[in-house]
Amino acid sequence: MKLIENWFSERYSDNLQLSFRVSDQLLSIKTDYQRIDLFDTYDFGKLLAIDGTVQLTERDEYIYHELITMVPYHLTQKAPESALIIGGGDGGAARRLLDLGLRRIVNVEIDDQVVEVSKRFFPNLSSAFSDSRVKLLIQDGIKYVKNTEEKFDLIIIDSTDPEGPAEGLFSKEFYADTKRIMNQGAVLVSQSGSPFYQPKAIKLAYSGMKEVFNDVRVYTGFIPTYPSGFWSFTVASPWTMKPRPVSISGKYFNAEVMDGSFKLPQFVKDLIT
Ligand code: AG3
Repeated sequence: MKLIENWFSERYSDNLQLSFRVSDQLLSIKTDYQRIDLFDTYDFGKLLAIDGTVQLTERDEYIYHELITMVPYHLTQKAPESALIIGGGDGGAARRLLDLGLRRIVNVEIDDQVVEVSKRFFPNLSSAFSDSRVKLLIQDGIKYVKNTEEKFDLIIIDSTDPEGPAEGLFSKEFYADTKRIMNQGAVLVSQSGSPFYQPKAIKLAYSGMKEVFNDVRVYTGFIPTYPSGFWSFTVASPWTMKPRPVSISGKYFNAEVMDGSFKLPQFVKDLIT
């Protein structure tokens, strides 16, 4: 995190950063796992940063959260009833899954401070945690997946970048463990970074999943506050994924996005072949 005068900047490379002019710094804490900063920005409302990287802003969180929930929601064999979220301590993914009608959600977040911060500053997202359909567990998602007896229709990896605490969430050993806890027709999705600035993230996710699952695909979307604004997600399943008809739309997601977000530019295809 770097605050020069009243700007917060996320660095993309040694030579480039995106800066948000901020009206206030609402919080800055060092937890057992990471540093958490909360800013009030002029253009994007409240902004949550972890280790200097933008996690969400009030103004564009809907894009990321719709993409990471609504796309895989339509790829399971039957409408999913249960989901596991790893990370996602802000509650944004759980919130969307509740709105989609899921009946049972287990959300495993390693850092309770992310949850606390969200409860204070993003009540619309963290409200998911007071819904009786959501079970919030503060523990290591990797261990949870290894040890749990529960199975799920949908597994969502809503992690930070693959450095620091989230690194293990991009490993093939972890993906292999998730396969064990999938119901028939289940799907796993992981955010997999900016294809332009973080080619390593998408390669890691894709190649790791390829070793474990039958069907692995990448889709992308436009998230203005993340590096390059062009973001990827990788979905996988032990079964062949056949999109179910889309009859809903969000503020970003619709039937065309369900189809079009899987159409990849050549440089992205080249990363995963
Ligand atoms: N988790 C994914 C954020 C990755 C952003 N990376 C970056 N800015 N370098 C978002 C959490 C929202 N629930």
